[in-house]
Amino acid sequence: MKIADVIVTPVAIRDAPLRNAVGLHEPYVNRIVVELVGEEGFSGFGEASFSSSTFDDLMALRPHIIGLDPLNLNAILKVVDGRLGFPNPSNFDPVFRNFDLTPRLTNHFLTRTYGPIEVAALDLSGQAMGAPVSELLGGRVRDAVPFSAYLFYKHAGGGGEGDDTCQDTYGEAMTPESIVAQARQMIDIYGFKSIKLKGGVFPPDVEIATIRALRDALGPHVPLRIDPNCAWTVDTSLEVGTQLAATLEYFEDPTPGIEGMSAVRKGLQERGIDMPLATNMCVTSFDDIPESIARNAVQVILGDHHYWGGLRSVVELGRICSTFGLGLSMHSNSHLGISLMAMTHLAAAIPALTYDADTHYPWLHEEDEVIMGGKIQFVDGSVLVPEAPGLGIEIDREALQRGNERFQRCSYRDRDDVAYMRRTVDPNWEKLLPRW
Ligand code: GKR
Ligand code: MG
Repeated sequence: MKIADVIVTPVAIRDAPLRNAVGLHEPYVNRIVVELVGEEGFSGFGEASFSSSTFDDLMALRPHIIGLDPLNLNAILKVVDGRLGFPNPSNFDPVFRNFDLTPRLTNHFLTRTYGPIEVAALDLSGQAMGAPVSELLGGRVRDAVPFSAYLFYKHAGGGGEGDDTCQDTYGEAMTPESIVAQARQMIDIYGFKSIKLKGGVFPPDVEIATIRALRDALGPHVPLRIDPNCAWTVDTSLEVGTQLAATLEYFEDPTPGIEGMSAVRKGLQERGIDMPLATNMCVTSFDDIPESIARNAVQVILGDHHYWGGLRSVVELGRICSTFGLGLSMHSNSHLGISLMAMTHLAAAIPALTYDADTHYPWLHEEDEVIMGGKIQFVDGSVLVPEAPGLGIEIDREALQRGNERFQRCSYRDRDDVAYMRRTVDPNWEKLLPRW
């Protein structure tokens, strides 16, 4: 089996004005769809976070991937590794730049570029062999993958601009009460059984009140998490952690860095609190694990195949987490159904996945999905693991083309939440991590 062609398509999807620690989501978020065309007429698909440099890297890699065997993932990885050139820190993925993260250099460029290619190669191989991707990853250990609701403080508006503006499904949510309403709405539609709140937006007392309002409204059987993306100092994290100790299933990235997280863990333990700390910000690659273990900084890692080097790497991460007694959860950014299905197959194949996975999927507008049949259905908060070959999805070529036309039309490229916050909410906005 050989890869006959590689097609790289940037698409824009409309995104609601969601707030986070550094600012505001722009009206469009871009993704890159990677298609590997097989000689037998099958096509495999993968999806990456958009950045101009990831797009350029994928385009430059194209001729070197053509002709390779999609089953020989090590050969593909070697080509990607050898061809990336000298990585330039100013080209860090915008998601990392957004939050001032400095991931380990070579690894970052390699993993974010290889990830979508690997997903597409597994999708292609699976189709050719008649096997679902979860089987190629070692076999499913669960038939349905539970996801967590992902709540955001948000301004009114549904995303897009001008004629392309779309309906505001969830409405404004800038108070604890309206976040509870958002949670109820998301639970009604998707059946989620656990909740994550994106914090770092309001002073900590408001966010503590929001978590308490969620607990009062939903009851003690609904696990809750808060993730302020490093908006708090160690002292503030200790204060919030102490106040929410009995309420959170885990406490995600309250403060920057392995050292900071380690200080929060130690301080909470000294107060008799054993709440796990979780991260997708201070441990973002295998190279970060030894120091994190040595300092006892985090107890849960949020894996992400887009940034950890593909699906197989996150399966390996699961084994490492079990070895060190760490929990494993899954991180998400705004994404399409291709990534949701990749996450579903991956989660199905990791015995050690100990928490419901994050997903931004509820924020995706039905018309922007590029999968035949529209958005993927959830059953009781879970996505059923497909038994069909590959990822088990068919791409809607017209929808993909519409996504690409939207990308050509819109002026947004690399994600910049700070700039959009300044432009539309507060011209004097400063990015401060930590802020409180
Ligand atoms: O979409 O604003 C956002 C999130 O804050 C995202 O960028 C983060 O990467 O969801 C992510 C997280 O868990 O940190
Ligand atoms: Mg996070």
